[in-house]
Amino acid sequence: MHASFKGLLCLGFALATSASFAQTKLRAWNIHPEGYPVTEAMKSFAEDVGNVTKGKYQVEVFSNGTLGDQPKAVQMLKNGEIDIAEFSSGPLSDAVPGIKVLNLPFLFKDSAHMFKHLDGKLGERFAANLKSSGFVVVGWYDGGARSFYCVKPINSVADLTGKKIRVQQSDIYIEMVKLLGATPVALPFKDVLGALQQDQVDCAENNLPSYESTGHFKVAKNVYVTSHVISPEALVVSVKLWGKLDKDEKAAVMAAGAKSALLMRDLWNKRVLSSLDATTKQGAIFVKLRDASPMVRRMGPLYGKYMTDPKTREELLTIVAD
Ligand code: GTR
Repeated sequence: MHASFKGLLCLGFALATSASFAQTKLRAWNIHPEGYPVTEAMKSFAEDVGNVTKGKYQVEVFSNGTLGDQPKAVQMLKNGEIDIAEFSSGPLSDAVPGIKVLNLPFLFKDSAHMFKHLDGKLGERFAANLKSSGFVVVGWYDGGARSFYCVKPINSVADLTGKKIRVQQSDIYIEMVKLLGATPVALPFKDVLGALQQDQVDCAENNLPSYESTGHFKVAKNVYVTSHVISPEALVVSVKLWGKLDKDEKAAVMAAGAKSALLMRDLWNKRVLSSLDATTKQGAIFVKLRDASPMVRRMGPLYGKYMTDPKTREELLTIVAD
């Protein structure tokens, strides 16, 4: 082959390649710090998406809520201002009322029970609800068991009465705390430590890895292990981005999401144990809720609301029955 003809062919190939693989940078929102299970799983997702699309899509993970707090990020993802995010079911359900039941206290027995449903038919139903509101679920992550922790000792449900308790910006959490006879104070995640230090709140509630990573354990040493909500979290992609992907890309992104979810759940289980160990060694005191029934009884109005709503009744009965 003539040398200049060969050169042209090569140039043509290079141009075609660069045209079809123009790089698109995607922004992924994350509230957690480096090393946290969510962060590590999102990074693995980002790497896989880059690899399977041969660099066409490059995902950058913005951690520590640098792109905004969670309620703001939920709206940004819905509007397609960010492309990917990992949200807790609490703040997410304020934008998607169809998934509110996922936050009901004492609904799931543990994470295994939760994933049995989320990895099955019910998960598909919640994902369909989320999609119609602008969020495409590519992986269900673990938000673990949430418990209350306070600056002063808490030895019974009655000790929570009258306390100012920080909650996520989420209807069910606000209602739950009111039903305990306490005052809910909705604050962004990053402001909770300061609020505990400055006595703006007496207590907060979260899972063990967040209790540790935020340093809340240094101020609110008294954990009342209520495990009142087993909370799902979701890795989601904006509907705007989803609409730009072709069939193969969608399948690849879904597969990367599912893989990252398995990694996350594994890292999570390890982190729960190491957080328990680290916080105990640094002075946190854990008092176990022996009998959940007094707390469950107080939640009656919440259960009543969702059981009488025909849209959520069936989902609730499915979860409770199995
Ligand atoms: C964490 C969760 C975050 C955020 C936080 C909070 O467990 O992973 O997404 O919701 O709780 O309480 O604000």
